[in-house]
Amino acid sequence: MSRTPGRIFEGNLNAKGLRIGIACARFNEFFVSKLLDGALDAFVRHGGDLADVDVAWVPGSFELPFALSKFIARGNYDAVIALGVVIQGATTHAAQINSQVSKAIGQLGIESGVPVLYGLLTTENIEQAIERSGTKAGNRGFDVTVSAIEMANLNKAMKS
Ligand code: RBF
Repeated sequence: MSRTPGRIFEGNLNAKGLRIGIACARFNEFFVSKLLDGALDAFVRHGGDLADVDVAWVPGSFELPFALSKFIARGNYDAVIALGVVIQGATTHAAQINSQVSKAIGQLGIESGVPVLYGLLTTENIEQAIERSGTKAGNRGFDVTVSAIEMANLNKAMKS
């Protein structure tokens, strides 16, 4: 027996007319700028206008939730994205930053009503960061921006 659901909500990948805010961590800027390049490329190639993207730089990934919440408070973004690169070192800093930041970003996504996208690389070493910021494993900034476009359009679809 086939079952027919009620409405099915989906977000399309058309960025035309969307406004997004991107928070970028300056720590490991060498990689974060590549993620930002990927994000802007994805937005434009999906029909978005570069002038509709605002970018805020913060010192490190720990500060990303602050910038995201400031973007959300401005009230004019269809989605916000966090970009950062946390590379494991000799101490436990990476684990601490990662758990705090992912929790805070997740919380904003639930509470704000604005789609919040997680675009952090949390890698064991520099090689893994290279692979994910525009080489053999793609560009996480590009991928997360496609997801941001989908979520922004899903959010619009679910309001009507
Ligand atoms: N920020 C990052 O975005 N990525 C890192 O890999 C990173 N490593 C850090 C390692 C240490 C030991 C410290 C103290 C900070 C590090 N930060 C890193 C910066 C952190 O996110 C934040 O900007 C600062 O701790 C100031 O609050």
